[in-house]
Amino acid sequence: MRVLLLAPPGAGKGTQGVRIAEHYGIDHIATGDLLRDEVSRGTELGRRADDLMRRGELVPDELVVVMVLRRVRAAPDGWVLDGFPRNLAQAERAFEWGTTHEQTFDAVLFLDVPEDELVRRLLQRAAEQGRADDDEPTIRRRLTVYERDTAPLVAYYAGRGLVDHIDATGDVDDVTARVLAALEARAPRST
Ligand code: B4P
Repeated sequence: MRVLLLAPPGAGKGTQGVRIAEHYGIDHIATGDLLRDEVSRGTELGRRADDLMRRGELVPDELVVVMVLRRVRAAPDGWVLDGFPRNLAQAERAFEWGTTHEQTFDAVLFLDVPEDELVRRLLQRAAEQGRADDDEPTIRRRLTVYERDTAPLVAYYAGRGLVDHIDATGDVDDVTARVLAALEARAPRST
């Protein structure tokens, strides 16, 4: 199973990504988590990403693409990509790589949540976990960057017949049930 999660900040990509990966026994490749790990280890990539992430801007494509493809190559049984691609240039790099390596997506899930609920969830996470980019001005900036750079990918993948819209409001378990039903309809398990 190869799944791409496309959604604004706060929609539940991380939450549902973990559950999809567990269900199918595949890797959860979350670019935000990988970048935060680089930052905490103080690597060259982390030093370049840190300030951009704190401001809610995207990290340069050439850094992110190399990091993601390294992980994808190491996951031959499948993966759920959470937070990548984030703009058209990244989507085109992913498409080229997938074509060359005969790896296409089984599904692209768009997690649909109204903006006021996104902000509420992220502010709640800020209060609970204190993540560096969860203050309100940065959340607003991340939403603006999402609308400008990432939202157009919904049409990009819909044009390829790959997108399922999931109502991602309400109870986390109910969202997971909707997510798994959509994936099962796309790629039924043989066992
Ligand atoms: P991410 O870590 O991807 O941050 P995010 O978009 O906010 O998603 P996240 O996974 O954290 O939140 P989720 O919706 O699961 O990216 C952070 C930064 O990294 C970016 O701003 C950018 O700088 C950089 N970056 C990442 N990928 C990049 C790329 N490809 N190119 C360039 N730069 C990149 O969950 C949010 C909250 O909602 C959680 O607290 C969760 O508990 C809660 N929640 C989930 N489901 C819920 C539900 N049903 N009900 C109530 N709460 C729920």
